[in-house]
Amino acid sequence: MIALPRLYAIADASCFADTVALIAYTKEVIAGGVTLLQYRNKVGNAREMLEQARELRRHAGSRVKLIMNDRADLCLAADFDGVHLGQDDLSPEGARRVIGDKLWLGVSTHNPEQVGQADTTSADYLAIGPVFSTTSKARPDPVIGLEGVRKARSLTRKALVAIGGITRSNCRSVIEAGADTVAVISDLLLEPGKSAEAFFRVLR
Ligand code: TZP
Ligand code: MG
Repeated sequence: MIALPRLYAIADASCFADTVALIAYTKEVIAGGVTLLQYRNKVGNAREMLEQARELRRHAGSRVKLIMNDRADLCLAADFDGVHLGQDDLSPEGARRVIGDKLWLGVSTHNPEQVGQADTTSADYLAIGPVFSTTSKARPDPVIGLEGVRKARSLTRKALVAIGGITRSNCRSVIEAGADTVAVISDLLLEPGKSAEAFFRVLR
């Protein structure tokens, strides 16, 4: 069982004008206490992704866990610490054949059936959501609410990451519903360092 920090920052490349802005954000959230960061890029090609990911690795330092969204190959190529898979990506066992046993593996789930299924895999953590409505994901699954988080908690003993529409204002309720960690895109963008600090204050 892995121990996750309370806050999981997700840097979505489409939220930044260029790599410089992405790195600036990264440095700020890390200064605000973030130690777990996912790189998500749904539009770039593999070469662009690898370039950005390597820059991230260079600036994040070795104490910060970096997780690659979707791509097990780029996780290895960029010297990341793990990969995060959706329901349409490689299976967890398929990804394990690429990344091995030691790196972290996360799996997105959106309903009780998927939680139950993912619980039987070698995933280190499960993500559940969207908890609240979100504008950060194209074609999001139906909102599951706090009730969905409680249900997921009852179905797995793996580390549970809640995602979707989570803010400094509602994050406490999500942890109280049984999540170990909240994953956040939007509510870290405006003032990354200050927001991260505020999340940690609320979730202490
Ligand atoms: N998966 C489910 S909701 C979501 C993802 C990637 C987006 C979360 O972004 P935000 O801005 O924190 O709602
Ligand atoms: Mg994916």
